[in-house]
Amino acid sequence: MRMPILAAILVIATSASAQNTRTMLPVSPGAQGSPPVASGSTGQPPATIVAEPVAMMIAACDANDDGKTTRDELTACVTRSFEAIDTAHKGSLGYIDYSDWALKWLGDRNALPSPFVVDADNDNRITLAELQAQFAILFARFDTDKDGAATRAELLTIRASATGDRPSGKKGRHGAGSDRP
Ligand SMILES: [Ca+2]
Ligand SMILES: [Ca+2]
Repeated sequence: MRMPILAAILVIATSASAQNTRTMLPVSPGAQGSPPVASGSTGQPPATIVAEPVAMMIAACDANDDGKTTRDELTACVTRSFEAIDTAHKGSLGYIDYSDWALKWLGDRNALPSPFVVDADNDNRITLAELQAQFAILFARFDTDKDGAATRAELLTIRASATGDRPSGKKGRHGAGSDRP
C-alpha cells in the first residue's frame, strides 16, 4: 500500500520547507490520538488552501502515481483500508472500530465522514458496502468535472476567508468541524 510512503514524503517536504522558509506555527497538544492544534494567532497567516482529511485519503489512493485517483483506485483502496481494521473478518465495524479506521486513514478519530452518516441503516455497524457508498458520494462531490478521476486540484478546498484555527462555516451535525459530510 502506498499511503505510508506518500505520507512520509509529505512530512519530509513539509518539515524541510517549514524550517527553511518560515516560522512554524505554535502548537499545543491535541487530545490523545489527535494531531496537535495549531494556533493561528501568530506566525504565518492561516492557510486558505486546505485539504479535508477525506481528500487526503482519496489522494493517497492514487495507486499508479499519475496524480489522479480514479473510482476503481478509490474502491480498491477503501476495501484495503477497511480490511486493515476488520482484522477479525467480521465484515462490519462497530463505531469504536470505525474511529480506529478514521484515526489510521483520516488522521483523527473525529474526522468526517462521521459513523452516523456512514451507517446508512442505523444498525450501529458499518459494513464495507456502507463505507464504499459514502466514498462514492464523496468522490462524486470532489470530481467536479465528472471525468471519473479526482485530481489534486479537485481535492483541495479553497476557503473564502482565512479564519485561523477555527473552521469556516457552520459545524457539522456531530461537531467534527466541517460543514460537509
Ligand atoms: Ca491514478
Ligand atoms: Ca450499518
